[in-house]
Amino acid sequence: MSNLKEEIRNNLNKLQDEINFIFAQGRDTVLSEVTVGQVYGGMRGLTALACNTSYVDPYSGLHIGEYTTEDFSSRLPEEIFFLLCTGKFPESDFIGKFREDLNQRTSVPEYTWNLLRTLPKDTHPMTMLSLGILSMEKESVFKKEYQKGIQKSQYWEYTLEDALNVIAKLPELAAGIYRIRFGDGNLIPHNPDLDWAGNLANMLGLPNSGKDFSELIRLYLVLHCDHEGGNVSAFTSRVVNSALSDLYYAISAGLNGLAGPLHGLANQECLKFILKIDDRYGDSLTEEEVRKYVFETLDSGKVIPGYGHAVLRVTDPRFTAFMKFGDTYCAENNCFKITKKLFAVVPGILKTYKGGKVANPWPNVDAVSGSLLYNFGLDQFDYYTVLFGVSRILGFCAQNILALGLGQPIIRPKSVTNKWIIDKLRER
Ligand code: CMX
Repeated sequence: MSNLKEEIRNNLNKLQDEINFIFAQGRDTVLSEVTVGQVYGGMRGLTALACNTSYVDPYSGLHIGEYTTEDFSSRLPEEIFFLLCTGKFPESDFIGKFREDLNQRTSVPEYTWNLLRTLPKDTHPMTMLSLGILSMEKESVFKKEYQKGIQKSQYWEYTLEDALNVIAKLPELAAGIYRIRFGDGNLIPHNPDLDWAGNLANMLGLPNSGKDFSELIRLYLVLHCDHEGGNVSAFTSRVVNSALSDLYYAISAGLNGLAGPLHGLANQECLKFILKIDDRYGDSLTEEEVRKYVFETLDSGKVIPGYGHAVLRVTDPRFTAFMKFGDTYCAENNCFKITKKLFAVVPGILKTYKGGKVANPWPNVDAVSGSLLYNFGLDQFDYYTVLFGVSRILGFCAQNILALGLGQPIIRPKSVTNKWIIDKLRER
């Protein structure tokens, strides 16, 4: 048995002490004021949530605990889950013990496979992932214990049980979705000796799936794990769980948000964009042709996928970590070369396009991830967001475990009508 639960308890005690201190210092302190523009502008820049798993600094990107992306990008996703939940890296014996625990929980129920196999052949893999997890909702330990009448202080412990049950099944479920949707439907068995990422890479059954591909999947699952609390998917998952809908409902809901083209689907949009450039110009693509294509896209009212961010104001460090991988493993790949050419051209264009309306002209993680997967023969780009989802579920789980452990209430901000705002403006 790993010490994960004990360390989460320690972290919750520490976080609770901090909250007690914060409340004692000034429960009524104003952190952020809301403008009319923010009310109509997706609440951008409004500080209204506490999330203690990770933090996105506009200028240095994702931090988990005290660690920057560079500090944690070489770790295993299992260690990242520990870090998200506890704020620190585990001891060296954690991985072995955690793997033993997950190995007891891997099996995806037959009824889930039956459901996934009966869906229409053109169902999006994200729909399959979301439905696959939702279909297992009846297994929720939290729900069963809640119905028996548990204490509020125990909610997080049973939610942790649900989290471990889902996380253990994810490689098998996600790989199975790939095999059903894009392969011959035969599933490759889970290998108890492989780690979480290695198992997923192996069970996809790609001809090219050697050590380097496993390394890419590891990096992918680490870099997408969490991005603080206000992004569409994490926030959705937290809102749903705050109603004490169990983790299966909350994860499925979060994934539905991740499936949107302005969020998790952007990586597949990016690769489509790159392939179109490749199709039109081929190997001899010049910088001038890239510029032309980018302007054509913008002038037709479309966004440049993989560029811009609601919070970041620099090149996403996750993009940088992937570029490093690409330089090492796929420097000669055409998609990767186009990715590099876009990076050389797009920020300069977005900085000044339409008076510089784009707040962040720099690339985010999605600008490169698809090119790397494509290089290894994972050419079904409808599947890419599933990999994003598998990773981001680590964040959903950690955020919900900590929020329940801290006794956070149901989330219910106030909305108002146009008339209410007009009356308010008249009062000035
Ligand atoms: N290409 C062209 N225009 C862009 C742009 C881009 N990459 N990024 C932003 N803009 C435009 C917006 O559409 C908006 O235009 P309007 O005022 O005409 O509506 C204007 O610039 C201001 O937007 P912003 O404040 O810079 O960006 P937002 O915080 O509203 O949106 C994001 C952020 C990511 C949705 C946006 O940059 C975008 O659509 N990027 C392309 C899609 C993408 O890469 N998404 C993945 C993001 C990572 C993630 O969250 O998973």
